[in-house]
Amino acid sequence: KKLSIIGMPMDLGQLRRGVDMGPSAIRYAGINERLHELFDEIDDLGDIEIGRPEVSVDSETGLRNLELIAEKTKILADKVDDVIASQSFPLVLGGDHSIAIGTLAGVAKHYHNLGVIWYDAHGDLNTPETSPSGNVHGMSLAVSLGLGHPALTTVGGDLPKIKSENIVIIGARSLDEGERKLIKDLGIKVYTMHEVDRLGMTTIMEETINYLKGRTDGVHLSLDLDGLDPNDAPGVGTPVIGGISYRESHLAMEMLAEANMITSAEFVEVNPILDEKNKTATAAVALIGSLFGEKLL
Ligand code: DIR
Ligand code: MN
Ligand code: MN
Ligand code: MN
Repeated sequence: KKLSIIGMPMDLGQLRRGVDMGPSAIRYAGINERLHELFDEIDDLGDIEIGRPEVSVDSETGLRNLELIAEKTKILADKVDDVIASQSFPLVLGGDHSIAIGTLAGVAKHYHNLGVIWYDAHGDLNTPETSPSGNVHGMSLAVSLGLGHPALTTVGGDLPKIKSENIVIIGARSLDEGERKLIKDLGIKVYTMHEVDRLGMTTIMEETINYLKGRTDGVHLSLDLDGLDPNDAPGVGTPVIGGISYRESHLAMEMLAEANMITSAEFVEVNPILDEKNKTATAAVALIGSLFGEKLL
């Protein structure tokens, strides 16, 4: 069993600086030490070069850093593609959630029916027409469905990377109007915080696993740390109160490990500048441990 870690220190998909230090914060929190007994080999491929580009706004759509995000996510897509081709598990460290455009483009080359678990306070289902912010990190799931600006939807090939029926969103509690409409129109499966409260995480994960097992040939976990409650993960750019607890999140990861179904993963939106003593990166590392089958006894 081999793991490849890819750092994607890109903060171009939103306005708060500091999320470019996410990969460093997660490494500093001890990801290698945490995982070395769970894999035969861990290959840290370092960070993809982002540089310090100037912020640009697309005059036609108002999207921020459109061309740069397209360029950099394409590089990430190729890297993820290579990692899977070499029989290794790709773990991508963000960076803001716009990086998922690249991760999913790379992963999707290897599956006919890729499943996606989108663990997030947000839907990230905006398009240039519906986005209230012009921030691409609020669009990455829509882009992967083939919806949005062509500069983004064509990253890693023209076709949609995922199908709407293969998506499960968990932890949603902040959805824009256009996102709610898209969820209804496409019938996307969403467990909002209401269902987390009402059903409990055990039932949600049992249902999610059963749902995806039957219909997919690989499942990507895209975990936005703002899916967690800000008390447990304060170092994120867009915190929303009333989120999933640290314990519930561990349970979710442990159940995914037991189900042995996750084939790629990314942990995004860790911003150490906004954090309290690297608490959010530390939580990410602990959750990654559980995802890969770490057990106390
Ligand atoms: C909001 C915020 N829905 C937007 N999205 C965030 O700008 O599109 N996604 N924070 O993680
Ligand atoms: Mn050890
Ligand atoms: Mn997100
Ligand atoms: Mn989010």
